[in-house]
Amino acid sequence: MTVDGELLTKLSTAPRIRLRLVGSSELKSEWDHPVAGCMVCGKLPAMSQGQFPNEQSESGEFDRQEDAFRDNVSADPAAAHPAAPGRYHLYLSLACPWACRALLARNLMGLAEAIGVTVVDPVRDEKGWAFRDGHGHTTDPVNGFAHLAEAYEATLPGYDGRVTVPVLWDKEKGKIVNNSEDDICRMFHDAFADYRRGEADWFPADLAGEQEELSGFIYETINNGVYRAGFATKQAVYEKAAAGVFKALDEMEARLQDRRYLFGDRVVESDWRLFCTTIRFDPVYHGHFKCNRKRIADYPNLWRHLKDLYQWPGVADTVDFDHIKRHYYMTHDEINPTRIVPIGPDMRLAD
Ligand SMILES: N[C@@H](CCC(=O)N[C@@H](CS)C(=O)NCC(=O)O)C(=O)O
Repeated sequence: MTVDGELLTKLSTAPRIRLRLVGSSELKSEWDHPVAGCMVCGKLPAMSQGQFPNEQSESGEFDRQEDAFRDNVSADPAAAHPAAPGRYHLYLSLACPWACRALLARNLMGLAEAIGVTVVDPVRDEKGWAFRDGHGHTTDPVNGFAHLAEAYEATLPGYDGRVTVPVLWDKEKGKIVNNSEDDICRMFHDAFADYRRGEADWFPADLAGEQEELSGFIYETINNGVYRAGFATKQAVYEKAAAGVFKALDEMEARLQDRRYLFGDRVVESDWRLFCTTIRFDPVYHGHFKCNRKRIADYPNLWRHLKDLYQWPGVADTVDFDHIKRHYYMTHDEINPTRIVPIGPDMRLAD
């Protein structure tokens, strides 16, 4: 090997760790640091633009887009989308907490025969969610779509928002009825009441107001709170969101101190809403979204609540840690550019 003498001299005299500091007047958190540029080449390090740039505020917050389709399936046979077994189909990802709440509603309300399901590949590519054969996911038997984007395009040509799961598809109309899991769970409960089997009452009338308030709180601080922490692009924004997640988890832990479920002995939608986030917490939100002050396993009551719900018949089938981990770690490349999926944690939920 030959050594370039001139280069060697340059390297030995070059300032190694001298940094130019810019933007220091904007510090808001004790951990906020000014952007450091290289003294030698003058380049600033690449800054994260946010995982979903259209949903990122200038101040670094993740501002989730609104669900695009909010039509209703109705029990009224004369409605535009009347409830009927076999007519509607759910497209979803087993990785997604929102979609899995809709799947749990379908399964636990005994609607599996009335409403079909197709699971997408957990790893999105540049065309978004795709239908492919693989472990726990398949091609689309209903429309033969290669990508979920085709369902959006068929419903609203030129749709340019983010294509999300879950999607409730009307086979007769050939379009999406609704892509909001809140609406879908409610429709399964109300519009499909005649087809429901089993005891599950997700929305007991006597709890209505109190439950709506609790579910709203869980949505804001926990379900979406982990995303606001994980997708934050500014230190102070992240800290605020992550602290909010733990404050809310502390509250749920205290609430569960003297009761089995959030409202006592009955399992309602709020419990499943919480479950969809707690089941993903230790495998992905703790590491990938940096919500790491504690794990759910460190909260005795939340851990017990999670394990209790996991044992309910049909629930474990909706939980696929492989899909969950590969989706988050491999498709959020602004957060995890190497796409390496961690080996842990060891989730023992069955005992
Ligand atoms: N409907 C949900 C959001 C659904 C959602 O964001 N789903 C995610 C998966 S967890 C998705 O499909 N993301 C598409 C993507 O990452 O491009 C809500 O607004 O509350």
